[in-house]
Amino acid sequence: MRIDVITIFPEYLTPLELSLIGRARREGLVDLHVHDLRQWTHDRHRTVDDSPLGGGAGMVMKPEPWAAAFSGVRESGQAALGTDVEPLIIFPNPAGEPFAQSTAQEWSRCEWLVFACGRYEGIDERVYQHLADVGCEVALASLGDYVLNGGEVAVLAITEAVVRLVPGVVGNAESLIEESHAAGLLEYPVFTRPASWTDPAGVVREAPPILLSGDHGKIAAWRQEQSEARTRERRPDLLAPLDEDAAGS
Ligand code: 6GU
Repeated sequence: MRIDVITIFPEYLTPLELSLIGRARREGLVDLHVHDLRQWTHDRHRTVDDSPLGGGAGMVMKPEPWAAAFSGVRESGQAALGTDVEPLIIFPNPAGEPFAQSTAQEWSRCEWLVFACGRYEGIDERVYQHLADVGCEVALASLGDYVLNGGEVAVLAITEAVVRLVPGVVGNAESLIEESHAAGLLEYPVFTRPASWTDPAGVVREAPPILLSGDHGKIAAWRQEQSEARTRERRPDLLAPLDEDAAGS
């Protein structure tokens, strides 16, 4: 998989050199490139924004650097992947569609993703119109109902969720299979040794005895119950669609 990120804060993406994604890059499973949008400006101040037409607070990102950036990134990506390959261009945006595990699954099967980090006042709308006109595949994705200053943190989150699903990136593929079986439910509680632990307040805390029973069928059933109970308690919204299915509506 190839990933390009276009941003005015390339340093914001340095965590992508660490941990699981860093290793995936070094092993050649992911070819990730971060680009400074300002390289596609031509004025002395390397200007990427201007005040909104019609007035109002904040600044809006100018269309010219973005159009030049997409064209430049497309050219270098196609030099590496082949001229028949087109990227999916993703705009992290609080006004986008909610990014979910299902989105991560879908995008993990893409050959090429391009992330375009705007500041939250936004990018001139004509950039989207232009991309649609030239037949680009475009997605707006939101992490949730709150506002970040820019798309960079969202790219960190989305990239991690997507890249860990690329075959070979997560060493223990079993954990991914377990995750997909539990899809739509919250994780069950987990325990490790010691089975009996005296906490700093002197309270002896036992792990659930069933986990020491060696009965894998019972353990799986217990975990399933725990997942369902947690989901009912913390995220009943996740169960609502299932309830409707069960009711046949
Ligand atoms: Cl994807 N971008 C920004 N700027 N803010 C957000 C977001 C994305 N998701 C939630 N808030």
